[in-house]
Amino acid sequence: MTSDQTELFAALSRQRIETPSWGYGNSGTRFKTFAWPGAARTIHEKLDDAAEVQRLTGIAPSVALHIPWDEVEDYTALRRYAEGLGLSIGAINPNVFQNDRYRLGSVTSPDRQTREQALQHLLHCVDVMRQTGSRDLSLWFADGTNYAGQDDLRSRKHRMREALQQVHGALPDGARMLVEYKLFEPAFYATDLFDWGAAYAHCLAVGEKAQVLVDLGHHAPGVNIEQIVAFLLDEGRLGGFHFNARRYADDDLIVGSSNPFELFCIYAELVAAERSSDAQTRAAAEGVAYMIDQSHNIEPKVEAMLQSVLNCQEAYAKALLIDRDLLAEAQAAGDVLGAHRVLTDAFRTDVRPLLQGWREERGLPQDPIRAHRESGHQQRVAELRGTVAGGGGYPEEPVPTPV
Ligand code: LRH
Ligand code: MN
Ligand code: MN
Repeated sequence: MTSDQTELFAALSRQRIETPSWGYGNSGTRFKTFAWPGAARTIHEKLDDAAEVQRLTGIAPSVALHIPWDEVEDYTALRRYAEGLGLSIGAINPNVFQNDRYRLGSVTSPDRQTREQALQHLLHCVDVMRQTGSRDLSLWFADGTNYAGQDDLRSRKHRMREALQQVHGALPDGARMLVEYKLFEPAFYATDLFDWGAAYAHCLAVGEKAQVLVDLGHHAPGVNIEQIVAFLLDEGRLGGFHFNARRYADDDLIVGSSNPFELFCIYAELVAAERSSDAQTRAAAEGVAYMIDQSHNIEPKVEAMLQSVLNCQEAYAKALLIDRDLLAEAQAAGDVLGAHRVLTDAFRTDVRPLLQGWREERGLPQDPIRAHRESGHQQRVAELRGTVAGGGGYPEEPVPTPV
């Protein structure tokens, strides 16, 4: 093996993609939720499926929880269960959007008691982090307004700031809060955390443990996400990703399925930061949490997750192949299309043989999807769990988990 290939393989072995518990259960749109045979019904079954994804890919060893969808009485037991499967508990995602009280918002509600209830839930999630050994609290708020004049926009900003400050103050050492923004939905007039700039401003104000989370599905069409990534990385405030793809508004399609070049360009920025001569930039890149945020409505759940992880792996492998010296030369010479070509040459490379070689070396199946299809996992879980509506990704009511 050449030293280039050794380096490439080492980088591929360091790659990590976190999968979300909610991607393993049934989910749907407001029109219909289709029940998938064997879809995971409980957090334990979701972890079992995540272990299958890790077994076949080798790069997905952690699972994000959504509370209270995944609420259990004993989180240390849950942590042990995950560890027994070779997994760890990843980001904790509080849910401050599925309660009747939150009609006018959670932490930005005009009602003090509602704000207090939301804050208590966020603090409960910080406690869950302690018990599960999780590093990251992923914060997304459905808060916003539907009509001009409905509420005072600056007051809502102040309420958001106050809540973020309180949560920041409660975080243990080494923990972080990842502040996620979204252009719209469910609010349609104004969303309180509407873009990366708003999230960034709050993060700067509340402290070092606050970082911005970029969900690929949360931007207006045409927004250059890789530029946001480059900017935040350079400022040391890129906390992580929620990977997915979207065509119109929602954000639950398989990452890289409709936007492979965008995904590649995002990884290109991350690889550039990983290889930066500046130690701070390298540290910023190392801290990034790569998480999938998808709910699979009509797809087989485990296979969809495998495909998602593999799409990220391909994008990363291609980004690793970019000839950085040639790129720098073309950029310095003002060679517009020459520089672009360096990038597209890497993007057009078929990295599947390279990845097969890497898998072979790691004792992983060369084609994880085929291995999954041949493993009988789907048939086994279908028999064991049956075909049960609900109990999945976006349950209307919190699903009690049998312990
Ligand atoms: C909101 C969101 C957020 C939630 C998840 C289920 O659209 O991206 O991250 O927690 O979906
Ligand atoms: Mn998200
Ligand atoms: Mn989303």
